[in-house]
Amino acid sequence: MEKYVLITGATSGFGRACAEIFARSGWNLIITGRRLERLNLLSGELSAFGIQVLSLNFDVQDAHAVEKAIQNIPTEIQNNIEILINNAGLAAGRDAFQDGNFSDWERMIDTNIKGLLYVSKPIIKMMIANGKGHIINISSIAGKEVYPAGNVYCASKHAVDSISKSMRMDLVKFGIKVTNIAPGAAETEFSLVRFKGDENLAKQVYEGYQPLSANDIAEIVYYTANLPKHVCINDLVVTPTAQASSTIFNK
Ligand code: NDP
Ligand code: 8X3
Repeated sequence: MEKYVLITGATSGFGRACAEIFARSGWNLIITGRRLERLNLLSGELSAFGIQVLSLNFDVQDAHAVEKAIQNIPTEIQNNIEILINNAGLAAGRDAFQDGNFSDWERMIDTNIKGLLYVSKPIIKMMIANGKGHIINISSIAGKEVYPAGNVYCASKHAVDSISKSMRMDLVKFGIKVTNIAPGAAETEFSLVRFKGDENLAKQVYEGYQPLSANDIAEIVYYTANLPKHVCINDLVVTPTAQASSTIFNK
């Protein structure tokens, strides 16, 4: 099987779980992330499934680095990229708007919105040339509603939600699918990153109920990616059973 799936942010959480599930099923992989050591380790682990793994080490915020890395993908692989999972992303801080800081806001906008755009454009061009493709954007429940002190993170995920809708309109004539997945609370490194390494604050997010796991989301991503050619899941909100909205939990 020649087909490749490109996963941004494969060094942790959803991205890593997606990489494993696709590898187990025989898909070749292009995995990306900033943490080179983790990428290398993961690449070795995934190769054990007998698949091809190409690691690309770049920061999605850096347009030039993204362009260079994607241009350097060997042509025979470019011709076989069937799925792009736009997963790399983060929240930085959880401050009321009036207390927020520009560097957190810029990091979220540059990663969650601009990074997704930088990766998507060249890959979509390849998919159009290949005559097929599927973009899976990892948005969030924060892209469907807002919550106190969620301000810029919520805005960035609302942008992903809108970009998914408009990509679908622009790409329908090429037979390219676009799926927007909006998870609720999932226990990954997400909260540790959001709270800048504060393990206690991160742990509190998942206390008193069973959150989603990275694997729960990976299985859903895999399901959406393996439907018949004429079937496309456009938009999916997935929460733990104990979560009814961004702020309402059964704890
Ligand atoms: P993790 O922190 O576990 O994983 C985030 C991944 O994104 C890492 O692999 C990280 O890799 C990568 N990443 C972050 N910033 C950059 C960057 N600038 N350039 C390249 N890669 C980057 O979190 P999750 O798995 O939970 O998050 C994945 C996605 O899911 C994010 O978009 C997040 O917003 C979204 N999400 C998460 C939810 C949750 O509750 N966990 C719920 C809803 C959506 P590295 O650090 O090596 O670069
Ligand atoms: C992550 C989920 O509710 O913390 O996107 O914003 S939430």
